Amino acid sequence: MPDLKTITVLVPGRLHDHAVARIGKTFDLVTLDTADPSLVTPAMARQVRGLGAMTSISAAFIDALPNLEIIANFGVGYDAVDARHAAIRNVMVTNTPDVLNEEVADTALGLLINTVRELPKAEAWLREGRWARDGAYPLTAATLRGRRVGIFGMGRIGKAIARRIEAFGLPVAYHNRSRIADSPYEYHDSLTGLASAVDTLISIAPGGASTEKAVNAAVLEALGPDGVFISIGRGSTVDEDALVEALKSGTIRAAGLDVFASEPGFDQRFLDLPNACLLPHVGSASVHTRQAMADLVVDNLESWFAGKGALTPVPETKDVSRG
Ligand code: A2R
Repeated sequence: MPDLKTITVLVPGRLHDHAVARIGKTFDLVTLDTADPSLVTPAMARQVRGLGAMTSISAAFIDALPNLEIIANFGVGYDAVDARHAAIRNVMVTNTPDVLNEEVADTALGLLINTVRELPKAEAWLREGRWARDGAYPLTAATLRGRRVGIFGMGRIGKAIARRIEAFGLPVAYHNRSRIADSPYEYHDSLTGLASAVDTLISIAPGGASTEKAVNAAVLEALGPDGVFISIGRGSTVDEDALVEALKSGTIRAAGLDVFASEPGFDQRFLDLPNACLLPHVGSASVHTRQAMADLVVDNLESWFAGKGALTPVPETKDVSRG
């Protein structure tokens, strides 16, 4: 086993405390305020061989670190890391798949129920003393009963969501670029086709150019006036102007959003929409699951520098090898 203390791992920006502590214990840890190439000192450029990151990693930042071998990204979504450029530079990129599947799926179902059955508003009714003053909370116009659910992005998390939807007694259909051979769920080769076939659409597709604003005006129109849209993957998959308009005009009934196009900011117009149920990107945000993600970041670094390869390489860099 090589002496990992001789290997310098850089953490640019914020990272989960447990990951930082483990990196500091095992490796030579250096930190930077942000992943800005102009902040890289000559010593860092010489020494840094690994990154543990929860922030955007640009091609320029990768190029500023000529001895970089691996970028261990915190999160299953790695659209903020230029993985294609990393592959060209023979730099491994890892993410944190699977350990968050069930947590995100739980959150997706919670958000769906909150959106359809208005539970946050009903709780506010109780807290504001309106139950005694004004009577029972109004019956919800929407119900889960009789809904047909479409999943945009039937991958690891999508399948965990689908299992839960099935347990609720609702049919599931999906759209991916390619059909899953052994899937029990109905496949649609276009997102608009899926939206036309269902009244409840859950986006758990990854970010990036191929899904940019994929949930657009035509998709929302196809979802229809009883339509419910749930966004739990990446905000970039949604045309937010079209969504605001669809919620305002009644093109769809309601939306539940955990992710936004420009986090931690978000389009303030959503706040004025009573049919939008809003969360601050908490899909995987439990102590338990974030710790598991932090562990997988560091496990990847340790495995790589022990010469055993990356545990969870992203597809773009699966062929990258040391040296
Ligand atoms: O398209 P396929 O056959 O590669 O299926 C993937 C699908 N997908 C897409 N579907 C339609 N159009 C696209 N342009 C497109 N790009 C990808 O999304 C696959 O079934 C699914 C992603 O699944 P996984 O790679 O297993 O990701 P996981 O772990 O379920 O996480 C999904 C996303 C992350 O990327 C984060 O952004 C977020 O959840 O937390």
